[in-house]
Amino acid sequence: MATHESVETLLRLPRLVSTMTSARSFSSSSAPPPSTDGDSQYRMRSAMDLHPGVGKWVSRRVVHQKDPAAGRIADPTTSRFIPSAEIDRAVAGIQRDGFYVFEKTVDTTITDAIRSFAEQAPCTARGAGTPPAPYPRQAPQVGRYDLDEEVALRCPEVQEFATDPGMATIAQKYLGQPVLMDEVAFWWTTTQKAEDADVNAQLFHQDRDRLSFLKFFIYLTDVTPDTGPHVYLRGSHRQIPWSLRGDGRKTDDAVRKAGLWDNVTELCGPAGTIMGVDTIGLHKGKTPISGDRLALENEFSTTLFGMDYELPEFEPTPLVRERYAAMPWVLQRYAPAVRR
Ligand SMILES: O=C(O)CCC(=O)C(=O)O
Repeated sequence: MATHESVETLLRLPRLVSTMTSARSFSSSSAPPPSTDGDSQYRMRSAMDLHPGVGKWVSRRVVHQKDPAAGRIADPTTSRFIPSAEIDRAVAGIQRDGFYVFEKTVDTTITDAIRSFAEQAPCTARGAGTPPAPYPRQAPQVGRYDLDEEVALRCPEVQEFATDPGMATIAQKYLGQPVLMDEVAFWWTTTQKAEDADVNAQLFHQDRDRLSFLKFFIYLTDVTPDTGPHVYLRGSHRQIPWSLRGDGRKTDDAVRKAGLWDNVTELCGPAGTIMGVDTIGLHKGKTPISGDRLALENEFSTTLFGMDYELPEFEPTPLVRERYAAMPWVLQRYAPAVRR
């Protein structure tokens, strides 16, 4: 057993070297390649077993942007989500704990608009194999319902969230490199099918879709310990014991056995609560036990190397067009929609 583990650890080293070569070549292309091949994605994820800091280390060494627009961000004081007074505190909080919950919640006119949109938009019942349909809020059948990015972007307030310059500023300060917005996720979690915790991301795991990234979450429903808070193992963005380090899901018991349960933090708050979270650390959603939760998330990363990325088609609002003009590199995935 120990021998198998030592061989695996040895194999991760050439995978790390190969990841550095592929990520360097990907990021030095004049335009990002349309995707990363499957073997490179596998090697990257495997190399990231070595340490939670390895992806950021690789990114700083090999990802160098030549585009003069890289690093340019629109004025963060125009954000309706992130109070500029909290930007430096957020960066320090994420550095220390792996997450930061903003003191100021977002205006209810914004959260009400996003929630009303999500109550009628088509979403996919995870694991059910059924076509997209509006969320059956009175009688959900599965544990998680996902809205596609293209669907989510039909809502003007979601577009505003996805292109937020306050979040881009925090991500860039935290990661120490130019960032781009690489993903929007939007989903309901419910009290149903607790046995599907694995597929619904309700067991501890690390995100490894990119090398170096930061996520922001906003709750659109009130979240208590009973309604599915995001849960984070404080400090695990910096250090994870070997017993918890491999790719894949980890049980609560494994975290207890590692003696780390006191560091497990449930992030609760009313609708409008915003959080910056470095999800290279161990985290999960808690399965709701008394009501559903709606969450919206976006991610900033230093390169599109890694998981396949989308170029969503949608009708950009005037605000998004303005922001694209101010930070085209950050919003590069939205170029086709803006230029259409
Ligand atoms: O639902 C949550 O709070 C966590 C979700 C998550 O970790 C994921 O989708 O990968």
